[in-house]
Amino acid sequence: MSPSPSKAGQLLDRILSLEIARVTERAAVAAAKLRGRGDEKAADQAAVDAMRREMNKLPIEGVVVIGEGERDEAPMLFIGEKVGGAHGPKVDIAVDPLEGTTLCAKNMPGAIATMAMAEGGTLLNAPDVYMEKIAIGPGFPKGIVDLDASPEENIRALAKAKGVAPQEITALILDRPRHADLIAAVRDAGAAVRLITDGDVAGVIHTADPAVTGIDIYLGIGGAPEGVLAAAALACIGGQIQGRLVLDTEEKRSRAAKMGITEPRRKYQMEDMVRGDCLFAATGVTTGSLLAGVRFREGLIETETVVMRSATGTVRWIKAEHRELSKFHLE
Ligand code: VTB
Repeated sequence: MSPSPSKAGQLLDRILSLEIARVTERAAVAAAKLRGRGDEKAADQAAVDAMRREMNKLPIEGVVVIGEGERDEAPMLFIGEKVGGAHGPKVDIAVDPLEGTTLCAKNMPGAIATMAMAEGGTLLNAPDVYMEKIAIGPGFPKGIVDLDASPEENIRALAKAKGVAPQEITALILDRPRHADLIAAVRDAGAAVRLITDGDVAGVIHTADPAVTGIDIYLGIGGAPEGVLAAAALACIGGQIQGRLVLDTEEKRSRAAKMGITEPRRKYQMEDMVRGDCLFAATGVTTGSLLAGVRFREGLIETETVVMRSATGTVRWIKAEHRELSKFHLE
């Protein structure tokens, strides 16, 4: 008996949840070969090439909606590029083959290779601009924090909902001069701040498990592509994220308009950024608090990957030992 279309879809979805790990593993290993070389571009390019090669083996009709750049720049994995071996479900793809290029180039903690896959037409097509973001983990009433509330209001509301004093709350923020006022306001509200130099996809994911990570809320301005990837992760594991594109020039507004964004100041909820079922995967490049980095051993490469699936909320941690090293094309 042949499976019904929905069952077939689910089956494929389950198969893809392993296949997606292969894609981020390949990208992570390629980038890891160039850890600590001070060459961000080379590490990023290696991750892009490896990710693209592997993605084109997937049984999907994919289109990159969050990618390495816009079509006229003609990079690989550009926005609008078709990927996959065709003859499969139509899916939207978001990639950040090396999230934290600087972390990788400096061999600092927290670089990852990451991507998300969702039903065709369901991921926000965001240009590569900044995005204001706020995110918290699961278990809170919807809307208790809001992009349009002040940092003080958000910290107080979150503390109240958690049943703790603001002093028990820790906010994660990218360490940038643009965040000086935000950091001061969060501290004035009584909360602690943890600063990161890069890597806010993992940063947002940290809010999902405050008991382990010590992070209750993510605040600040980072990349829009990273915002959509983080929204995909939270759509799987629960939590809330809001984002607003920073379209502060005519040029950016017109780029966004070409992608169908007609309301430049729109506040996106998680459900606006990821409107259907999705898969999210990340593999560690350098060891960080989310994932262990790639380890090169004699005749063996070890990777650690997390794969999340929104349909079921399942989170898989995949520690892999790779023995057939030719698949990494490292020579
Ligand atoms: C942001 C953040 C990323 O780069 O995009 C940041 O979302 C870029 O911000 O996680 P700056 O222009 O201030 O550097 C990352 O940190 C990854 O590189």
